[in-house]
Amino acid sequence: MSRIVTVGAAQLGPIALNEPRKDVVQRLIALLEQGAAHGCDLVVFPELALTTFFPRWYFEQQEQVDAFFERSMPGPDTQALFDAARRLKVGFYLGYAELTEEKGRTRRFNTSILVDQNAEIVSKYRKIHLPGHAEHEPWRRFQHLEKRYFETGNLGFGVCRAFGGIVGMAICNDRRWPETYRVMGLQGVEMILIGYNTPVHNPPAPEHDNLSHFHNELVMQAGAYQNGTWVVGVGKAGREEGVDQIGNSIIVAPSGEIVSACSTLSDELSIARCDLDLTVSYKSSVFNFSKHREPHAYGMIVERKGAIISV
Ligand code: CDT
Repeated sequence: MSRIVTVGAAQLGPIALNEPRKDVVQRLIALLEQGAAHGCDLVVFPELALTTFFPRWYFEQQEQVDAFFERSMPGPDTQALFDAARRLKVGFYLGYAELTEEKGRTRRFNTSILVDQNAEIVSKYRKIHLPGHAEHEPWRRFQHLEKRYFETGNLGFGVCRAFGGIVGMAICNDRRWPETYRVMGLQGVEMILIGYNTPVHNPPAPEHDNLSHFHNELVMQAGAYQNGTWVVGVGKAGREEGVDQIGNSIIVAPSGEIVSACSTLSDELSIARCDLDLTVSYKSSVFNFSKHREPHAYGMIVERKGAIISV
């Protein structure tokens, strides 16, 4: 018997700085409706999908930053998306900026949620690998201030049972780190959902700019294959406030092959029928972890943060 989940990678074109949340939500609903019309069970949106990618600016006032954050989910602007999901019977992954009060302290995270076909939130993830910098660096053509505006996620890389399988989440830069996939792989993950905002140009290493698509595909294809899991990667695309975003949204099978891909730099839905049972032959042969892994030799991965050269 096969376990098919029909998934839509819902890429977004640029979101303008002054674009109202309600308008963005209408774009998301249009993609959800397309997904429903094509039989999708689940639609995956990018990281920080409700606003422009605001960490590209240095803001002096905290209230300017906080204007990009959601204080409840669903909230006044996002309720319509949840209503649409319930009406259409399509679940979704959504990335957004989360502002929450915990033990009297205001905390800010780069967050994603997984919402089921009854519009219930079934899982939450808070981004762990925050790229960029914490201080204003005016030499850059644009900033990447995630380390200033967000705290490191405190929920780990969990998985949950949803859509008939075992599903995990990650956000953007997480996808470049093998640990992200392996921690979920060790919990039997069958599908990993990843939203991103990746500029073509990386100010500290412009020599890599022409490889941005290659690296995007490389990391997700490797993560899928090495853990015998589906990976759905969905980006922001096109020129957003003068910055080119790669888009390059893809659905990767447990073989490591790309089975579906967006081809524009706009709002676009790319769909694949993902058989979760395709994970089995990888998880039970070459990547049968309990048979072939050698954890006694991997201690340094958790004991050491940076490389230390001692030879
Ligand atoms: N949003 C985010 O995490 N973006 C980073 C940019 C790093 S530049 C190579 C990313 O890993 O895509």
